Amino acid sequence: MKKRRHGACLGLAILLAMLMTSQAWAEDGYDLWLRYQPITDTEALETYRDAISGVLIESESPTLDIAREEISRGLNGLLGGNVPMLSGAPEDGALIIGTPQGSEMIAELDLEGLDQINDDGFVIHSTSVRGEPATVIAANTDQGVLYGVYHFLRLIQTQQPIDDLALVQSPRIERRVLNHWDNLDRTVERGYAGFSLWEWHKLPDYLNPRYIDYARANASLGINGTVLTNVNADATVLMPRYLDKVKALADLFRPYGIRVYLTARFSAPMEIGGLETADPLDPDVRAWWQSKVDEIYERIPDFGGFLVKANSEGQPGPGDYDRSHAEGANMLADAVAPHDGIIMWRAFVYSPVADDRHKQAYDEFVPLDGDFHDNVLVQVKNGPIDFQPREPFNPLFGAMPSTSLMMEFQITKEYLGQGTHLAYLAPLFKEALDADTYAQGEGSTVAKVIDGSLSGDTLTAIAGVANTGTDRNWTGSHFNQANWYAYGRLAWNHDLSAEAIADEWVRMTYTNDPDFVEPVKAMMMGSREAVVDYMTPLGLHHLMGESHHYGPAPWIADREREDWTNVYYHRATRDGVGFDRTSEGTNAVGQYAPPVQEMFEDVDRTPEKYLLWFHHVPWDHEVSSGRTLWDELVYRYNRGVEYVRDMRDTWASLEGMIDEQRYRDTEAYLEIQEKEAIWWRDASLSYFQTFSGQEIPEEYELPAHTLEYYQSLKFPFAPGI
Ligand code: BDP
Repeated sequence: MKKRRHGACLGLAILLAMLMTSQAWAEDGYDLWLRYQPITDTEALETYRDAISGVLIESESPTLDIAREEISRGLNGLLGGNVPMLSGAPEDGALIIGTPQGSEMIAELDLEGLDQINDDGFVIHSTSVRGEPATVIAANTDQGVLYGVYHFLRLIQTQQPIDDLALVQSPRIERRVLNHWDNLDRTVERGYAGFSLWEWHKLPDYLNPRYIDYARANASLGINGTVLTNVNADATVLMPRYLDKVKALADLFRPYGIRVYLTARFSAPMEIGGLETADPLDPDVRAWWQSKVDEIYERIPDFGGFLVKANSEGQPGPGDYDRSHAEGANMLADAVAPHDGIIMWRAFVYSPVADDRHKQAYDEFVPLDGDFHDNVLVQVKNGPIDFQPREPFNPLFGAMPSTSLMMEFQITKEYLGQGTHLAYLAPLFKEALDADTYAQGEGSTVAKVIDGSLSGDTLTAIAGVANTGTDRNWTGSHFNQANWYAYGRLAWNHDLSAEAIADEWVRMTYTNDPDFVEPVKAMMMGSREAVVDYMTPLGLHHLMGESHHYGPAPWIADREREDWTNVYYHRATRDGVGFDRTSEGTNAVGQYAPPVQEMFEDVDRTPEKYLLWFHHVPWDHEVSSGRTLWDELVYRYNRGVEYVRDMRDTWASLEGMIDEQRYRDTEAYLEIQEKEAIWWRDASLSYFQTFSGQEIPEEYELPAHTLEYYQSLKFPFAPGI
């Protein structure tokens, strides 16, 4: 096979320049996983340079122009320049990109797999075009082409072979959405990365270039929707002046395949419409929403629809008029239906009257199964309480076969160390997606519920509560970027393993050097479990500080609502600890399909990670390690702290392998994490000790302070509220 050869001198000069600068790059994390830094492994570099002689994209469109720009930027960065854009006949080693409709060359090929992929899918084949060896990235839409381009770049970024490709990919879930809990004043609820990216005051006239980088990052993962505003919604965003601003963002994001959605405040007809009611069955209310929706679509023809938090934590909703969630959702669904819009109606509801908050969403929503209109998705958090470090899967999954259910994950780590702690969330996401609901027999995983394969749903979606903000590195900490990345990759393909995703991310974000990749991956893989250990081991949950949710506070009691206390969740007494959710207790286990129910009902069969979620267990109960429950708690709290210490050691051993700034930032954050892990351990054990009445075994460190000290700590300015 004929291969193009670069002038030896030029190649040498480039290599030399790269070697000289490789340690000197100043990096601050802004470029995320799209750094496209020159490949430093000379052999790999030569192989790629030989394989790609230039890029041929035959047609133009806003999306293809982005594909062209990105592939050129990516390849020129990675391969150290000199990757020409070709036109006319293909040459040996050309990378040919497009759709059969836009490219005669691609149409001629009759490529395998094109008939199997959906609108967002793509194929990448090593083949020959008009007699010349070539690589082809093709799709049925320009959007699919763009996704293929990002995938191809990822292969090179992670140093995969590209000489024998036969890839056929389609996303499993149709709507892959970020939920921004961003307020119009630019504060971000549960945001730990600065202010909101949306500069409402300057929109629509000033378009911060950062919007484009946001869109690139999402498109590179296949994220195709963004809800711009907080679920605790402000009706102001629905006013014409704001809709013009929303339109400006929608216009920017469109060619990246990203649709814009908004949150709808249920009482908007009263607040900005001058009506006396927001009753979903009132004709004036319905007419108001219809004309509001028409007004939006006039500006934004591909507007995605609304996300709604109703009758939850004080938000208005149909319940204020004795109407059901279905009646509320359907009213909005009818308004957006003529424009092909959708409604994402949240199932995150709980009120002080329920005997067990775990049960409430199920109790309210399951009776409505079948009542929601076709363009409604019920958006369900992964667990039944609230994004805790660990929860069993939400029993709604599998329990509403006639309703489209979508997943809501939280990427921002409100309950997992917020801005600073290193906690890689892919294992948490996978645990939820892979959980078996047994709804239709064994193998009825949560993933199959939300990707529609279990009940044939055609409208499918997944949401992640975003962790982005104005911080230079976007997500507050460099390692928080991995959670945005992992969410996007799993939204595209939930079969990917957490480890494979970590591998990609580390290589793209830092380096392909295995001496760095392997230890960092290992560190990431156990990091979420470590948080569980030092915050809420063995199924404990909801022990965090009040309102800001920062730090430990298992002692919170006596609030106006029992379910806003922490003692409600752990139920520690002299006899034992844990929430009895078996048939003898609140019978939350009854909400799961029989095989799951039977497992959770039985203290000996309940996986230990959920032990105290479902059972109230005596302090001297023997667990599988042979330790008593108390000793096991002490052991696990300490194991969590030790893991963080190990992460610090690992990180210290990697000094000099990556750029200085990102190295130092993480070094400092790990130090914070160790301090806070110790704090969680010591405060929690000091508190639970008042019930167990037992000592901390000798081999462990003792708390440095008294329980009163931990209880006296206040954090009035903790971020994220
Ligand atoms: C809780 C957050 C709160 C959100 C709520 C929700 O603390 O800020 O508004 O979830 O999801 O976890 O609506």
